[in-house]
Amino acid sequence: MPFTIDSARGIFPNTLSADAVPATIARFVQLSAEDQLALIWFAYLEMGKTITIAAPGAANMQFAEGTMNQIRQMNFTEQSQAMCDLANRADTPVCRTYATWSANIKLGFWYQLGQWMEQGIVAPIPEGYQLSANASAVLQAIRGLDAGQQITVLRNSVLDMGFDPNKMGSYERVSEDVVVPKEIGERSKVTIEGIDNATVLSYMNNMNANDFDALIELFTADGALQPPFQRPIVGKEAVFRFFREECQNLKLLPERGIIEPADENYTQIKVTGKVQTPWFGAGVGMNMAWRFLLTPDNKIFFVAIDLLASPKELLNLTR
Ligand code: ECH
Ligand code: GLY
Ligand code: GLY
Repeated sequence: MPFTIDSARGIFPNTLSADAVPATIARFVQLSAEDQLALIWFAYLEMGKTITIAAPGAANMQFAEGTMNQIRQMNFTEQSQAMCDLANRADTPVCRTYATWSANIKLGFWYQLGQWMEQGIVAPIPEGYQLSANASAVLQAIRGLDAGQQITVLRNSVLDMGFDPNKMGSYERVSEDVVVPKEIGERSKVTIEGIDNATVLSYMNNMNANDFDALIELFTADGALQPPFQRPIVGKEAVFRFFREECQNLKLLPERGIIEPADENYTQIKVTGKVQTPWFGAGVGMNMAWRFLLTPDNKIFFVAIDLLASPKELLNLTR
């Protein structure tokens, strides 16, 4: 039987992904907007003691500057309201603008508001703010996650804010400019224990070089990529756009893998290793798996990227 995207999603089914992340987000979104903002503030301060976030590049910030300055001009009451509106996914001009931004612009926007809150330029979380019992329990759950899972919860909660893009009709997406791919001489080459497949090695090396033109050519026309905790992104055009909008300056550090024949002369390959985001650099190594399904001519029909439940999963290369 030929593979479909849906059946491809089931390869290497005993890969244990970090279900605690969506479970925590599901509890988080039930909280009041005030609790959500205060909880993130407390989590952010606590995490800041052990991991350092990199300041966003000017490339990320320029698109949010207008809205940030608008918020800067408001009085504390209006600022608190604007931030609650974002958490409530309200229909306001700021929430609609926010919805058009790429992930990194949203993160950069909150990074700046956080700085301004510390400096007293933007309304702080009220002194002595008491989290509700539910919010305290969610914060406690976050404390129990590993750093890679914590920053994923933080990122996903920020991405969920603002007006629902699906309710906006047509609009122009705003994302930072695409960086120039690394010079050939500057590129690193990964080695993966157990894997010599050229497509998989090129995938890692092209991603690390920000060479998205070469990267997308590894996929079939109807190929798909499934990011952690998301539905598959299907088709070359959509995957290419995702690379350009969300995959710049990642560092993929694959360690080992297993390669097996699949039906219809396809090949399935699972690789495990670490991934670093430019926001935290070497400070946070996320434990990841890549599950590839390659066609008989070695094109990527499907690849799923999973955030793993624990470091132990890095050694789980069974089917
Ligand atoms: C303050 C209080 C008020 C409310 C808010 C606040 C600010 C919060 C801030 C949060 C910042 C959070 C950040 C999180 C960044 C997380 C980044 C992650 C990146 C993961 C990337 C991965 C990539 C995997 C992939 C691979 C592939 O092969 C294919 C592509 C892809 C405090 C003011 C809100 C400032 C900066 C988790 C795993 C490997 C799938 C992309
Ligand atoms: N500083 C991380 C980024 O701009 O993506
Ligand atoms: N999309 C990768 C990052 O947020 O750094």
